[in-house]
Amino acid sequence: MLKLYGSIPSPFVRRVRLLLCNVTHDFILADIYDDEIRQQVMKQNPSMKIPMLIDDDVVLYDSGVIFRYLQQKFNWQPLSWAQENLVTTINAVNDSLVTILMSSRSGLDSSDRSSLIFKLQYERLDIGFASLDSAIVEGKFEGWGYPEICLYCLLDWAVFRELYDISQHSNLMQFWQIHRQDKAAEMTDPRDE
Ligand SMILES: N[C@@H](CCC(=O)N[C@@H](CS)C(=O)NCC(=O)O)C(=O)O
Repeated sequence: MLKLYGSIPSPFVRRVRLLLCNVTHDFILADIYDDEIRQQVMKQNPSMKIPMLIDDDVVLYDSGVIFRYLQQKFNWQPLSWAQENLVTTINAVNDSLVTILMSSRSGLDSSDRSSLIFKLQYERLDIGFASLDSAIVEGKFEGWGYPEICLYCLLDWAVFRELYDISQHSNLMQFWQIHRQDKAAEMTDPRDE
């Protein structure tokens, strides 16, 4: 049986939960910021990040690697190079929002755009979100495959954590409003934790 380790709020873990919504698996709650969990579970995972997937003797970490493993195991459609770039953009934007959140939680003034670290993150958010918004208009996010799942998890997490005002991008806003009504999205909603 597949075993997925992760927390409910993590947008990266949620991607894998959505991928596995029709696949029998165990979901094991693992708060990566809990000292005991860090010592036990992460003995197998030197990246010290969730999600982590275990399939018998195979241990995998990083949502993108987990997707590729599941794609091969279940013979799902592989991503095109254009889709790989969309997912890379989503990952970069998501990582920037994590940096901003962690900085705020560490007592830093993450709204200070004059400091290099935050200037870089806000620049990436502006460019990245605008490019994802255009990609929707160009029909690059249709259906419900891995790129759409990653985009939805990013947008819903940004809204949930109040990290970015997605309403400035009408196509992203519409995409989020449509998919938040999906059954699988509702069942993995971090607000119900
Ligand atoms: N590239 C990784 C990113 C995963 C990630 O950043 N996970 C966060 C939780 S949302 C984490 O485990 N953070 C722990 C840390 O940074 O120490 C992936 O796609 O799985």
